[in-house]
Amino acid sequence: MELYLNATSPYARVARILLMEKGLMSKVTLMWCDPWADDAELLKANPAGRVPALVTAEGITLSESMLLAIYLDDAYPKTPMLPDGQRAQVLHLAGLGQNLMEAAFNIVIARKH
Ligand SMILES: N[C@@H](CCC(=O)N[C@@H](CS)C(=O)NCC(=O)O)C(=O)O
Repeated sequence: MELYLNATSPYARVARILLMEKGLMSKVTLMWCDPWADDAELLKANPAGRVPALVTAEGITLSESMLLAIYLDDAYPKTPMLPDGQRAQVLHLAGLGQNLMEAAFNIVIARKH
């Protein structure tokens, strides 16, 4: 697999943490890029030009951190991120975290531009 990411994206960190928690780092090549500079390799993998983007072992590109999470949990179920009986609680916390990330990210981007 290949993971397109940059050092500052909180969404890319979600993807990296998932890969680490699931013990998949040895199966992934980290593709460092700049999503704010029309990075050619990133655009080839993900025409939206955003990180994270995960190219699966089959060569299919996935985008959106939560969709990556769904894919990884399904494809590599050994260490489940959504254990049986705790789905609602884990998704509740994931939603809170996602909302916090978006609020902080929007402030940073508003200042940047
Ligand atoms: N909803 C997306 C957000 C991804 C996102 O906003 N990524 C930013 C970096 S933090 C990006 O690549 N922006 C580049 C651009 O919009 O051109 C996710 O959860 O993955």
